[in-house]
Amino acid sequence: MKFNKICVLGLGYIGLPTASTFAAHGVKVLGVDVNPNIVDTLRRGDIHIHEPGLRETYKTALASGNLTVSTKPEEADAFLIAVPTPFLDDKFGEYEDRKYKLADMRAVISAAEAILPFLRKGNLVVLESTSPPRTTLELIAPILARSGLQAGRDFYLVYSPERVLPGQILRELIENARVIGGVTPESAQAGADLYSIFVKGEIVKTDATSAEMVKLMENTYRDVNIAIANEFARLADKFGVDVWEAIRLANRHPRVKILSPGPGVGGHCISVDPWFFVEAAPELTPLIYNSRRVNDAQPHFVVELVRRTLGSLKGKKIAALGLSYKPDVDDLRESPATEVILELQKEGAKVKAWEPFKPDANLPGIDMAAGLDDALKDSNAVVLLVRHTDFINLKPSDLAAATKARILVDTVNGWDPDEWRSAGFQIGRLGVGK
Ligand code: SAJ
Repeated sequence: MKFNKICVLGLGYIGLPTASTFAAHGVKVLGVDVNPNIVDTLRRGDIHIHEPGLRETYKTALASGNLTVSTKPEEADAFLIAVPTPFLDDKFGEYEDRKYKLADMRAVISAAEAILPFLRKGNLVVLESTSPPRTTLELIAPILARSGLQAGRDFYLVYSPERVLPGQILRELIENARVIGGVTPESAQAGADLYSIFVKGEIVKTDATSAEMVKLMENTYRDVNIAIANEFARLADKFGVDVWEAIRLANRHPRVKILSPGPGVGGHCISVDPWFFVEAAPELTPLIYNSRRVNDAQPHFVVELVRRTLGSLKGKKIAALGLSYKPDVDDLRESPATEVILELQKEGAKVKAWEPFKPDANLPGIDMAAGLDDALKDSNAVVLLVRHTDFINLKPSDLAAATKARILVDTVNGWDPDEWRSAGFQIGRLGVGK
């Protein structure tokens, strides 16, 4: 199938890089977002998210004349849905004693409905948003059938998950293997034709429900593995062991690859997607459910570590370094660092937070510093919550000059304890009971 024009719905972390990359490969792209502020920003040639290389790729795409942005779709050869699928905050499911989160599919439903007036025979529709199993067949196909056209007969319908790592999106978009799940083999082939415009990794065709499950399995696998790393950290703390050293040694086994503990699992993917399995089959998912619970409880263990290191939390002034959900990104969604800060404050500490990737972050209940020095200057202790490169490059002399605080808590194994101790700092480390 040939594609002269593609319409990408949703211009966030996935839609914007994808639209820009298609346009940079010579295809006419209409990028659509329902948020007029985002459309205005993009039309000015600016971007609303931080992702290495995205600004340049976007500007090139815009300058080529191939990419335009709008709040409304138009007719196109292919429609690509890349809108968020968070969970509902006000509704939960229940199974036995387990309370689980439910997917909020409203943005996906609206995007599918927005396509309806423009859908023509022979078009391709792709859902990229992470979704519960059977969404393509049971939610998207029936909505699109309201056009009078039937998926698989009159138009092609595909589920193709994005699998790119924030921080490396532009490279991974091109180089990663791409799974294309069609509602028919012809649909999968049309999807493969579309992505072969820029994908250099392997393109693998399957059915739509398998592709949905593959995506959820990947992120669930990672969540469960991080949960076990977090439990190992708790155990190491109890048994007087340094978990970082123990993991390094265990990982010398040829078939063991333990991930890293930390303050918890954040972001919009790994902390969300496993719930889609739990919601779809709570009776089959005790391990997935409990891994989510372990990771969600991790900020609490960090607060306990801070309390133990400082003696008490009441009235203590704490500089919190990092708010994003992982190193070197500006994304604060579901960030465990935020959870830690809010709980520290509930326990009586006064926290000043510094996030170099989002200095103007406006989070309810969080007092943002104007800069690193501002966060440090009156503090009694410094808590490292995100392994940003700039933070782990800090030297004891940098901190010694900026603050009188000599107590550190390292939750991400970012600092060499010997170096800091020999410079006169006391340091509490996550997962270290020595
Ligand atoms: N984390 C740990 N320990 C680790 C690794 C990660 O605590 O050893 C934490 C991070 O700090 C972060 C969270 O887990 O809070 C998730 O970070 P991540 O780097 O593991 O993943 P994401 O959410 O940025 O991106 C994931 C990726 N999925 C997998 O690696 C299986 C990415 O490929 C997906 O495209 C993305 O989810 C997505 O969009 O679904």
